[in-house]
Amino acid sequence: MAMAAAAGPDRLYICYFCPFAQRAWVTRNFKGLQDKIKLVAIDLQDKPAWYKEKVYPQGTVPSLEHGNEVRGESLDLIRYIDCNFDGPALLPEDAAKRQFADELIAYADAFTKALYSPLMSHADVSDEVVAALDKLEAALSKFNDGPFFLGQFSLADIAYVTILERVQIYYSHLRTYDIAKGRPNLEKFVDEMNKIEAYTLTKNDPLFLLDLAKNHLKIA
Ligand SMILES: N[C@@H](CCC(=O)N[C@@H](CS)C(=O)NCC(=O)O)C(=O)O
Repeated sequence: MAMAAAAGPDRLYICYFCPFAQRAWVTRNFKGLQDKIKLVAIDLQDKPAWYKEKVYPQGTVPSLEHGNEVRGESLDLIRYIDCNFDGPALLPEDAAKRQFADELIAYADAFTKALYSPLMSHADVSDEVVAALDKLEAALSKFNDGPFFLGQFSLADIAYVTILERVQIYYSHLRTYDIAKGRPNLEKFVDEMNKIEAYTLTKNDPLFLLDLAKNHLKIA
């Protein structure tokens, strides 16, 4: 945590196409904090020096300036926003569900790595990818009250949806692999997420995301 230069309006620093920043952005939207937390877009291609010097020394997005403190790390931030701001609670009351939320949120980085690794190394769909997707498919029916992980829209959904949005596009176009095929819970989850405005407002054009990925992977 860093100290902000001066207290001011709360600000969420994001990049519009960053899946991690998008998690915090969806959380802020769903809790109805549009007036309370102002979005500040950072151009990662031409990052302003002041961002690292005066706001968030790590230099990554997202970060949140709340009062005179600045915090980052999307999975920590979504919990922080949920606990420290008004708006609908994004974790259920039920203890078993809360514990499962912790497990799901703790697994989100490993899931992301499992799905991104074969893309980065130009490899085929691996057993690890299939296992990671099957794990989510099973998790979505753990409490038999889908379409979301915990019977209500929650931080667990937010932790995964922005990653799923991207890997669905990448695997479909770059590996001819439909991540939702044969995974009805995942398919329903994506369909239902696409009805939640707090999320749909943050989505990018799929072809734009695909172009970014292709550029990154240096493929035509
Ligand atoms: N673990 C961090 C990852 C954040 C991250 O890697 N953000 C990228 C953008 S998607 C970033 O800020 N990269 C720094 C840069 O490109 O200079 C989180 O979950 O917040």
